[in-house]
Amino acid sequence: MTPSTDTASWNADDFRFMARALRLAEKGLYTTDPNPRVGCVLVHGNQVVGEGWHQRAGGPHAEIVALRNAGERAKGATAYVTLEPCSHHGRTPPCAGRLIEAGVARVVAAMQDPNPRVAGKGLERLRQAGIEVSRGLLEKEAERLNPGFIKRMRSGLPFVRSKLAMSLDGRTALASGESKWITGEAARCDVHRLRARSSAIVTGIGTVRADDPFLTARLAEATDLEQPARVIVDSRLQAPACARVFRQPGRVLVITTEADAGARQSLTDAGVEILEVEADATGRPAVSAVVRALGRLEFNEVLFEAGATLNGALLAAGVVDEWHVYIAPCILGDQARGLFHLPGLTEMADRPELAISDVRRVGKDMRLILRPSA
Ligand code: AOF
Ligand code: ZN
Repeated sequence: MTPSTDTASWNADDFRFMARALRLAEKGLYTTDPNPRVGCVLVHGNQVVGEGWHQRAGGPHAEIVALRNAGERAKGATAYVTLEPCSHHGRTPPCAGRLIEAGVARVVAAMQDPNPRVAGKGLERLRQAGIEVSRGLLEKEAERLNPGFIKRMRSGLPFVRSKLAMSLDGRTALASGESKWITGEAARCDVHRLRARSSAIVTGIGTVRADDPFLTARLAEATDLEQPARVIVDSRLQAPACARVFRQPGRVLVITTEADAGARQSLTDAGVEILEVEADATGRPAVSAVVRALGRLEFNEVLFEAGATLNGALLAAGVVDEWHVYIAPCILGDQARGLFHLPGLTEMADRPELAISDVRRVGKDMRLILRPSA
């Protein structure tokens, strides 16, 4: 079923055109949810005759946009696609059939579609129609476009990031709870990009009460973005209905262990969706259950922006794929608050360890990206 990877057959032009398809796919970074970001380039006689990218779920797939763009010139062309063309009827008809009808001679796919409804069947169908097919060109780069879609298709779970901002001495807030503006403008802008590409931004009731955040994505460079859903983890439904998170456009959810209908009413009246999940030993929503619930909602990438309690639980449960830590070169002192509440940690041997995957300077601050250590 799975066609082989044949690296030997790719030349410099193949790499160049696939790189272009990847750049096109990236244009859908903030808009394709819950679908993947996909780009397609059609080339005939070394000339680009059509190109396209997937913009919105329900809209045409990248291949269809490129075929429309190419018209008759698609006949005999090579299609470079960042994801295997689909073979199923979803919100739109199968692209593999459309590529065959258009008379495309060769298809190069960067990666197989992890969607079980496709999973190799698209390439197989093309191959059976006599089209020359290869897969695996710039595969790692293609995978990087869609970490959430890929993880959700394979496991039902979203790709989870948690963003933290701390002082040089590892503190997030003064003992009073005051925490605003530790990091500078460039770091905040970076976070808005992270928010914008996420399906949901998740925080805890403590942060809602302390900071009354908006949790919206505000990006000058992307005016057409879908606002990510805002999700509040609130065990006992203490969030006031007048909180700012509830009053922004877009979807808002509260995840709770509280079943009391009366307690729910003022939130549902304010248009908030309520999800009940199982409790952990402390009586709070179990973070693994929270993450599973976010996957069921078809969220691909979720971003936690939470305080020490929720981050401690996330760390202990091992459910975070990427920690984004911003370090501001200021000092808050040893009376200030730390990043993680980890009451059970008493032995050095039990300390959680992470692996650094990226370090860079963002404006006046530094950013670390960390992953679970293998
Ligand atoms: C996309 N864009 O460019 C490609 C996709 O519900 P549908 O019809 O939009 O189908 C979505 C599925 O189609 C998606 O999960 C993925 O498996 C496949 N390919 N999807 O949204 C595209 N090529
Ligand atoms: Zn398709």
